[in-house]
Amino acid sequence: MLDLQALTQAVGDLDEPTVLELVKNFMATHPGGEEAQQVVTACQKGMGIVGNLFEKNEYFVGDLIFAGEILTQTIDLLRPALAGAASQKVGTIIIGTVQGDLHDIGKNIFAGMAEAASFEVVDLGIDVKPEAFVEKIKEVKPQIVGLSGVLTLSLDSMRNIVNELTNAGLRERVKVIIGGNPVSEAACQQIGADAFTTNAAEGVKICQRWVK
Ligand code: B12
Repeated sequence: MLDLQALTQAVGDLDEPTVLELVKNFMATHPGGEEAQQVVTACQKGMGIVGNLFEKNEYFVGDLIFAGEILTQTIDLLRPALAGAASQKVGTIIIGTVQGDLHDIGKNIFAGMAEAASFEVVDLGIDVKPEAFVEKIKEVKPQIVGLSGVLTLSLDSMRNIVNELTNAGLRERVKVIIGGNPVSEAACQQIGADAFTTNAAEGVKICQRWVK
């Protein structure tokens, strides 16, 4: 197993060569999905360091972009380990990053893991308006709707989306899970979602329980 603390620090330091070398060496050991998920969590902590340094004005928007690129490459390397054996679809999830929010790294990780767990995933992308969710739910009839957002303001968008689902008479037909850094038990209740998580692997487990 690779040194997870060293990986977290390397992500926080934006040390791209070290991050990629650590992850390539890790993948050469043919790791299992659980181990790969621990590596994702270590990277997520590293992104937390990046965010803190951004708040302290030690990093700038260009550094956030670079951090995003490093993490995207890392997830691409990890994908074979995160993916499970292909099997029959167990359910459908519509997912999107909510209106006003352009962050998609966490959404993409969750979408990838859900696909690996044999869910059909319909990804609406970023900055997704409530109407777009409503239209796609009518068309695809998923069991689950996943809302992703990293900005604090995204919690308002999530609430708007759940309200629109209620207005369209769709709320009782789907389970709603919210994910991303600012979600919490309190936010989940205010938004009217069924579950929340800041961990993609846990999110997949919740969805699996719902379709059993
Ligand atoms: C990378 C980054 C960017 C990149 C995003 C690139 C991309 N393609 O996503 C770019 C440069 C575009 C960016 C832009 C901005 N950013 Co930014 N960004 C970040 C940073 C450093 C990392 C985010 C990230 O990818 N984290 C890692 C992922 C893996 O974590 P995650 O998203 O939480 O996802 C995990 C779980 O939550 C879960 N999950 C996520 N979604 C879902 C959904 C479901 C359904 C489920 C089940 C689970 C799940 O699974 C994932 C894996 O476990 C954060 C700092 C931080 N601590 O998060 C700031 C941060 C989010 N950004 C911030 C800001 C301020 C901005 C800008 C306003 C900066 C600016 N001045 O322009 C813009 C906003 C643009 C917009 N309208 O969205 C602030 C937000 C402050 C706030 N409280 O609202 C943060 C917190 C930095 C900070 N500390 O100030 N950013």
